[in-house]
Amino acid sequence: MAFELPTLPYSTSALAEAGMCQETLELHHGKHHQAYVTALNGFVAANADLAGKSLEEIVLFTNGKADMAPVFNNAGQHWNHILFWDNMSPNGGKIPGKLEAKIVADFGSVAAFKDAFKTAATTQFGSGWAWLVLGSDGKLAAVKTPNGSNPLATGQGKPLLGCDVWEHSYYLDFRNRRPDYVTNWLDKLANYEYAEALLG
Ligand code: MN3
Repeated sequence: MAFELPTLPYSTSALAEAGMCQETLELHHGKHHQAYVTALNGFVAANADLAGKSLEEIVLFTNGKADMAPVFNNAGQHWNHILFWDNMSPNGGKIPGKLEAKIVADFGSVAAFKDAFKTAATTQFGSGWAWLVLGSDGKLAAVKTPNGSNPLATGQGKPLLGCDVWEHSYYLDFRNRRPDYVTNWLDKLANYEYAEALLG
């Protein structure tokens, strides 16, 4: 069965007040994410080794295989963006109690968590992602991955939040100011309720 572009959990204009305009969402979801899905389906149709595998299985199967890099990139980006849309909300920025307590326990404070996440996002050279992950040691951490990779592939932990720092995610709203985009994302767009639910 072919992979499909997920429906956004809000309208394309719903995040504008929080700092992500309708044009950004229309292009990012309708063009960029759709292109990853279309490319991935083309690879699956042409390669019997990929047939019948789940998205997670394709990411892990193609991870680190040089001849499978285009498949990995598109599968990874499909996986990353599915989380990204759910990781935002028109009423974002509010950290619920259970997650806040875990953040304070593992980072020291909410401000220290945001600083660590911003550092990960702004030191990712070129395209990539910043993540809040639950590591195998049971602790939260802020990490980064390049291009279409993700913590599923790198083994950095279970992602609770993923922030797209490709330029297509922020250039219309923040131009070249990635730090401002990430600050706004954490303060106004991030759906911490969704992240808390993933904490388990
Ligand atoms: Mn993107």
